[in-house]
Amino acid sequence: MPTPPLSDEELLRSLEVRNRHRTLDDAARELGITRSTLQNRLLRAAERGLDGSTPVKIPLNQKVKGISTLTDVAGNVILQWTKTTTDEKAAAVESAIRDAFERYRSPAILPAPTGYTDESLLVVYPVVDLHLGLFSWAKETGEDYDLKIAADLLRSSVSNLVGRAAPARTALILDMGDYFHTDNSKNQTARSGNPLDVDTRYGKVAQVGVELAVEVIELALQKHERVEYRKLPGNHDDETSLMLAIALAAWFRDNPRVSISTDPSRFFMKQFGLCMVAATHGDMLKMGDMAGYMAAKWPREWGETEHRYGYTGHVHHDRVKAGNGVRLESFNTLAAKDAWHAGEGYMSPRSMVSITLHRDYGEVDRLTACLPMLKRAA
Ligand SMILES: [Mn+2]
Repeated sequence: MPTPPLSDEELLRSLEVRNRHRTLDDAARELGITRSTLQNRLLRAAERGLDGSTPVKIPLNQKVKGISTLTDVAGNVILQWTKTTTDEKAAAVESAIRDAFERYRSPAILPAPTGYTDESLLVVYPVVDLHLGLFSWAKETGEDYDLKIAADLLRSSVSNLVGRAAPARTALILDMGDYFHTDNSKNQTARSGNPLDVDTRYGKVAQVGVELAVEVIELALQKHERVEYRKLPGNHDDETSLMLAIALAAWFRDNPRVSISTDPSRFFMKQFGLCMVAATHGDMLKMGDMAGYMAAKWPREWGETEHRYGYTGHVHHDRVKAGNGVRLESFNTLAAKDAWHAGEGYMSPRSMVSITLHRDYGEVDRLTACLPMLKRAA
């Protein structure tokens, strides 16, 4: 139980006794308290201005350490200094408040782009195997990679691509899986239990991941009138994927320009005019089986379209395979390799692309943000 603060009366009595004695010790003895308790009471009295002095305004993060008084021979106060020191507790509270507000983002809805947007175009931004929370040590793997580096890379890639992309009315941000490196604090792959090289705690990665996805969507909103977002699960983030989508759906629920899919399945499909875009992470259904799957699963859209695309991630490098009525491809990633993959000798350029589809003509342009370019701009 904290002791209640002393009343003004009690402090005034301490002052009065102090003034009748030559020394602090004598005054303390009469009051039946210790010398330091008396000193403390005199400080409190000075703070409240009870000693006749003007109360000194003490800044929030400071506390009174002592008072020096200069008196004349008659005992009149000529000058008084209030000495303060940093109040660690108050300073900690102040910095916690600052931190909390630093994370605060305005819920204001971004204004729609004022320029012309083309409803015959769709820009797809595939976010492929970012592996947020992967730790890679340059001495071991050739490239440093951690939570901050990964977040900075995605942010700068998306901002670069959005800046250069065609002014399509609709943007599709398609997360192809393994956005997160780990799915929990066990730091192992779910299926094989292989140990994972991780940077920092799962909870922190999850928090950064949500905020980063919000930023990516807001970047796209600067150019495109509508943004659709889909998070596909990968083999590193089976469970966390859906939680991310649910968090984003809550975040943007009042924004009519954003639509977040909370579909928990491992497959994505969107028809856009004569285009059909399907996607899956690629760890379970292999690229080679995708054409048949698309025709069997979505026969109506298959029949109504002429330009069909099957996108996959997982392998961290780009491949294209056209045939059976679909252009299938996998993508490079922005992520560095972990120690195991570096040891296996995997090499591939690191980049992110945006793809523009025309509702009648299919893919009409593609832009690349590659690592050397991003590093130079940073
Ligand atoms: Mn994967």
